[in-house]
Amino acid sequence: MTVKKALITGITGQDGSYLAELLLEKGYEVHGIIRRASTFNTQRLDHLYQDPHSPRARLFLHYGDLTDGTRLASLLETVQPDEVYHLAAQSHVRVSFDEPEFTGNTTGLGTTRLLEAIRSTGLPCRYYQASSSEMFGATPPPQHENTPFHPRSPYGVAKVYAYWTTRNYREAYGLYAVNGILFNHESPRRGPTFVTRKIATAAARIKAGLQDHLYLGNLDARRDWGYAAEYVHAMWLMLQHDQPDDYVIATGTSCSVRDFADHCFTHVGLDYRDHIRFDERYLRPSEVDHLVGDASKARRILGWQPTIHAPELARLMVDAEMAALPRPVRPADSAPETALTLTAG
Ligand code: NAP
Ligand code: G4F
Repeated sequence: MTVKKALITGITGQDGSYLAELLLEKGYEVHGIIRRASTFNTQRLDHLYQDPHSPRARLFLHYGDLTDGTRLASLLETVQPDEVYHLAAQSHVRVSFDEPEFTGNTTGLGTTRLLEAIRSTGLPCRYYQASSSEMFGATPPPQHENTPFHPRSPYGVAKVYAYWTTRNYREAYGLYAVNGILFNHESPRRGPTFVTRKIATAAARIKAGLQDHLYLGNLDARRDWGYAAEYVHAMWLMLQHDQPDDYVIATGTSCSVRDFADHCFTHVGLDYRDHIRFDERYLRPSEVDHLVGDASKARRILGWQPTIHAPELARLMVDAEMAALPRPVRPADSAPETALTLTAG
């Protein structure tokens, strides 16, 4: 039986790690592109580690960067993937206001580089584009596949560019290319500067007496928060369908940042109002006030449906933070095992 090959950009990120897990479970050979860094950046993948020398190894990492189109083309030639999941991006909205040019170059033009590499190598692979609800921006909810875009950040603008580039390669060259328009999705693997993870971490640390306060910006913004492990399944489903198309993936419910904080702090028996302080540095020059997705198309055509909503998500994230808290060292404790760390190259 031929083993399917997938290439994932952004494999070291939250979604990349869940997707790699899912595809390995499904029997795929998984190749991931990672950036060279002066420190290890593969922590989210350590539990999937396989010695690349083993004949059973099915996870392979390769150095590459969205700013290097030549490398993307040579990797495609080498790996010959059946499916390409393009998840890599400068994905932080607040940071995109500080680094608009870099965000445009990676999140926007990086998509063109990858699609052009696929087109020029002539590979018959299927392509997934990580599009975002941030593209809807100021357009009121509920947002669905035909809702007009009105991005409110350099990140949102770059994602709109990438969305239309993906559609253009589908229409102009007949590529099997899809946009997954995913609403916010979180997990214990979420980057520590996104608001849900920031709140969950602080609730656990405050409960443990390790800190007193948490500084946040706008508490009134409302988001449709789902669970990342369920959302990567939707990515895979999109690439298994007969026809390439674009899909919204969301829970259909929203809550405010304040509500999310309430869920997290209440879970550990605390009142968020006693611990949250305001810091204007976390405000954005233009904000997205309210996102709620209508994922009925994905439910109808792909059979995808989420089961985890914000309250359960908050609890599972806080539980993970509590479990990860440093334990006081006692003389009887045995030495910790050395963590396996993936190496690439
Ligand atoms: P994430 O945790 O921030 O991961 C981003 C990934 O992109 C990381 O692996 C990062 O590598 C990589 N990357 C960044 N710049 C790169 C470059 N120049 N070259 C190569 N790789 C680069 O993001 P995520 O939450 O998993 O999201 C995955 C994708 O979905 C992103 O495109 C994001 O914009 C989009 N999205 C996310 C959400 C959400 O709520 N999570 C919703 C809609 C869309 P390092 O580890 O080295 O930094
Ligand atoms: O957690 P956030 O930074 O996520 P945001 O801006 O919604 O973007 C995330 O979701 C997008 C999908 O819509 C993705 F495309 C994108 O890649 C990313 O994954 O902020 C959520 C809300 C915002 O309204 C923000 O203003 O929380 C508010 N907020 C309040 N205080 C804060 C903070 N956000 C952060 N990061 N840090 C704060 O201290």
